[in-house]
Amino acid sequence: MKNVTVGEFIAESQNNFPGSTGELSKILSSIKLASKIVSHQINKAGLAKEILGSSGRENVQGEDQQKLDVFANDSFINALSARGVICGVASEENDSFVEFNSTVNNDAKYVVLIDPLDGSSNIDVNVSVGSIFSVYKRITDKGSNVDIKDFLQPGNRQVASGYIIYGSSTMLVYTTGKGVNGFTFDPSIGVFFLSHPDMKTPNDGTIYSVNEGNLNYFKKPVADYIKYCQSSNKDQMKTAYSSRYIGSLVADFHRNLIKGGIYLYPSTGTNPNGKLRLTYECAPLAFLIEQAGGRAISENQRIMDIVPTELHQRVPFFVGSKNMIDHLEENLESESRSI
Ligand code: AHM
Ligand code: MG
Repeated sequence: MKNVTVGEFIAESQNNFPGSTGELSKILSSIKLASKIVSHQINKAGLAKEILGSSGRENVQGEDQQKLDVFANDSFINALSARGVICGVASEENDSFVEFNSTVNNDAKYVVLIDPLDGSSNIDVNVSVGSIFSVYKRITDKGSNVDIKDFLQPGNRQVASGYIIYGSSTMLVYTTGKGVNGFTFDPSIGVFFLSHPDMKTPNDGTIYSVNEGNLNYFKKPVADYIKYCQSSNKDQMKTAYSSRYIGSLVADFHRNLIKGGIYLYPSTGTNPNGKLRLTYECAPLAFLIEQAGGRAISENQRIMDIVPTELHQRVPFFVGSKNMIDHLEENLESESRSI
């Protein structure tokens, strides 16, 4: 098979969009560059002690910022601003969106939302982490100042989304709404090659991923579904599902995408809206899973249809294989009918 690089793939895909100006291609290429820089730094983490651990600062959500959170945030924002193809970026690590002020950036038609380093508390123990991104067309006019409403769009308006997983190898997985493709990084030559063309997730799976330490706080339909995952039934030829939870969203999502499974972050006692953020964690992964044939819902709605009201808004998040989400959704709906 011909070795296709991500650069070649992006250029070829652009031809499928007549009249394309190449701006989206440049955004993807900036993300590719930043991910190489971040990947390189993460791979050194055990050796270079000065990049491990806390930065001593907290983000707007009161979470401890790791030094690598700050490094990854700067790397993505710098790479994205340098090419003049977006007018602003919103990030998990910044209280508000960042506006790029140059004339060329003001004239750009896209905004990007990122979680620059998801699961960063796992870095100190050498466990996979990831970056997540989402691209929208701005609502405000080109040439004007970018506004919060450009960032608070429902996921169904995404132009592209994807993630980078820094695992046993580094991979970039993304969609522009025409299927999902995965690229694996060859560090010896610094290039991503197409390794997983047209990714599809199985309709059924036997993996459930959830922080079971919170089980006592889950609402009944979710707790019942987890009991179902754990149960076996000879007559229905069902054996118990396997529990797999890394605690790194991108890594849990990536495994389930390939093998089939369900990931759940429901509301809990301490987090009534769950923990995960709608705009730069849930919506981009929802776009990807739908493009791969799966589903993503909150307690009573498709994730892609939720209109965000705040940048760092949290939502209960359930994502994965179609039939598994259908089953959970039946539980949720029958509970709400009985109230
Ligand atoms: P982060 O964005 O601050 O890194 O937090 C998000 C992470 C996800 O990667 C992961 O799925 C989740 O938090 C784990 O939460 P918990 O430790 O409550 O299970
Ligand atoms: Mg995160």
